[in-house]
Amino acid sequence: MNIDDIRNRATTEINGAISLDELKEIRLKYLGRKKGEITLLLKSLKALSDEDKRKFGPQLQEMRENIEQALVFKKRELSEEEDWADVTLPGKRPEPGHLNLITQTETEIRRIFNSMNFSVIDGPEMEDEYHNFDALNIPAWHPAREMWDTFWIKTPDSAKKKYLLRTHTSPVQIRYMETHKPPFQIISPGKTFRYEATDSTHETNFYQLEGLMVGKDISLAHLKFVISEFFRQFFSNKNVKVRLRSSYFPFVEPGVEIDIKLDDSDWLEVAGAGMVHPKVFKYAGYNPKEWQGFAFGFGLERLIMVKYGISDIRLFNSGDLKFIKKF
Ligand code: FA5
Repeated sequence: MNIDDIRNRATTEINGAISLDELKEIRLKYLGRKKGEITLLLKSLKALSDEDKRKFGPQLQEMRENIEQALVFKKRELSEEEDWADVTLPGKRPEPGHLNLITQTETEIRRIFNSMNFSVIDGPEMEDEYHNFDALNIPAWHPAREMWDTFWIKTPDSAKKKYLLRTHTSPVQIRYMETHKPPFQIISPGKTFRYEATDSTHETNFYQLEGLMVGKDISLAHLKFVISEFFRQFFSNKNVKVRLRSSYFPFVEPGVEIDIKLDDSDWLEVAGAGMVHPKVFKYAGYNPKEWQGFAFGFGLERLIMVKYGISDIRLFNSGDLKFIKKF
């Protein structure tokens, strides 16, 4: 039994085939279920001694696999050629990638706030303790630190200065005020991180949208107007109701929770907000007697979930193509 001879003969025939029909014939000749040359050889193994079976069995199997593979490759090649040959066949539409729903939404949000004269500002995802907490009136001893479960980052100088993955986008408020003079109005969308258990509405890695407007005689009424106008455009719905509910954040006074209500659905909490705390203005180098301002922080995924009826926030990071392709 010269296995190499058969392998060479079959491979030469396969490589020389010029049509799919010819290839089919070759497959039958060697691997046909009844009369294929290799099939018959494999069947004849039964009659051999145990020693010969051990010797030829694996070699025959290997050859069969080689030939199968050569047939598959050649079939692919010939199929492509035949597709090309028939120019009347409908074309295959390439499947291009597209922007993720979060990016799409961020672009839409930028457009809406730009229309109200807000600028878009960026901030670092890795923050220092001062900007994420202290300058926002949350000193280390403050019980409110517990509101933000934190991923701390070890650095060679951790003993002197502590770094973390920002727990909210509010530090951007401080960074912007440190280098700019009022009046202004900005938004800052970006990634935020929290060391907490996940469920259908909580992620460890999610997006927030910060807003800050500072000027003379700014009040909660301005906040309510800006927010209402944003929702009206974002949900393309003139009847979105907005409610400010008293709440607490150390960097605002008074602090509010923002609830929205779409048509017949229930009230839903979507953001924290309030009037910038005088202490925060002082940290930033502003005179709180001269300037007032409002700030807000939305959870971006939560807004998207309401808009598109998505029930689980974990889908955003799941890599599930069915989910991604829907939007
Ligand atoms: C804050 O983070 C404040 N910085 C918001 C703020 C800004 C208040 C400016 C006042 C002035 P809070 O922890 O509530 O607040 O988070 C704000 C929003 O982020 C929530 O309303 C929610 O929509 C979203 N959010 C919070 N935690 C998560 C989480 N684990 N997963 C997904 N979204 C979250």
